[in-house]
Amino acid sequence: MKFAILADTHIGRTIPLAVGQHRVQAFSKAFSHAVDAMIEEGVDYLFLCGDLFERRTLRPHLVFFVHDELYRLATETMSRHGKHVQILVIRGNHDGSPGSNTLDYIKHPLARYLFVFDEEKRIYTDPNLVVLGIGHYDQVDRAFSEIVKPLARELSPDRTRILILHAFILGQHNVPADTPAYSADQLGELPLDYVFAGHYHKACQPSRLKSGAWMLTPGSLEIYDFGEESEKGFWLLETRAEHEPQFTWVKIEPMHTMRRVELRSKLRNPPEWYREQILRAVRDFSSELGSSDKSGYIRIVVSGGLSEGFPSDIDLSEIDRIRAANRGLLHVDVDTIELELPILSASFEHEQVDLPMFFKDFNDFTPEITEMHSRVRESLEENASVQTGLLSPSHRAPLIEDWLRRFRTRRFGGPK
Ligand SMILES: [Mn+2]
Repeated sequence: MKFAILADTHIGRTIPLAVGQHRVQAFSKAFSHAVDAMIEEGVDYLFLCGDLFERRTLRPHLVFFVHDELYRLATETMSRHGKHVQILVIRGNHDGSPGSNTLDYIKHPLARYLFVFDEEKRIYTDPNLVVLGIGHYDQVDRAFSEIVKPLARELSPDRTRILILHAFILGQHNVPADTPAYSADQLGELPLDYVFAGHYHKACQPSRLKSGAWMLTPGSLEIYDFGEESEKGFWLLETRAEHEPQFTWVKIEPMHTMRRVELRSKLRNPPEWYREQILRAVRDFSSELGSSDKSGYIRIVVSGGLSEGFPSDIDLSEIDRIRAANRGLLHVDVDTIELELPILSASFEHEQVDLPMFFKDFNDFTPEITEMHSRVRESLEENASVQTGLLSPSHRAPLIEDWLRRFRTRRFGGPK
């Protein structure tokens, strides 16, 4: 038997939004390349381990696209290899929640090659396999003790027993701190032959649990975010009587180069220094793209301190000219949110400033400025993003409205 194990195909992913259409195309192409490779191989089973789709609500043509590609896999596997391929799908966190997810749209009573696990149908059985399919749950401990463990113990030992999950697994994945995860030890206590896991986007080498079960993590099929270095693709597994299974990695070349560059400075520098560093990184990336056959995006994250001026004084207009000269450079994103302001301007401690005194030159506008100032501060204290320290557009908009209204109703000096 030949199995293909794929995960995190994220059809319809548009992030970064500035190149959304390129991203959608990249994920769709990767999926088609994987289908081509599976048709070539003649697989008996395809396991889709969650996050088939990027979102619960997607444009219909993307759902039709996936439906059509799975149908193509089924019909061409039959015409070329005389095999009925069986496709088994679980729900990832991106697909939606139990009862409301994108997978509902690919289910079809006539598509007998497709089996979508859900809360009512957790087990798939045929003469060869018995498969327990567990979609994504936030409460991993509960899912393990109430669902995975009792059901795994019921799986008939006269068939190949497989568990597919969409979750992090401690001891297998590099799990971020404070993130719910199953553990390889837990899973190693279950009577299984294979565990296939989605959710972790970096492909892992086949490994064994203490039960002897093989564990496979294919990772995402395309580059999910800036800075990912791991290869993209999926696992093929061939079972062999009396022998260990054979594993083959099928590489899928990402469509674009997606680079993340960090520019850090320990010393404080003027805006011009940052401008030069940023432009150098953009030019280097642009010429690297020029000598490859790929287009791409770059994200430059700037941190350190300014010795004078503001982040907005870093003149990046040259980037537009570099981009105009290289059509392969699809997007440049410069993030200066972590750049510290010069010590002078950052040292105003509001608490120590007498606000009416500070704004006194505005004369009778002073009370209104003082009032707006404290409203903005209150909103920041209550609503600011933990990551950026900024307000979301919905919190910011009413404050801006109020500022504008107040400004519009008065005149300041100047010609009468
Ligand atoms: Mn995912």
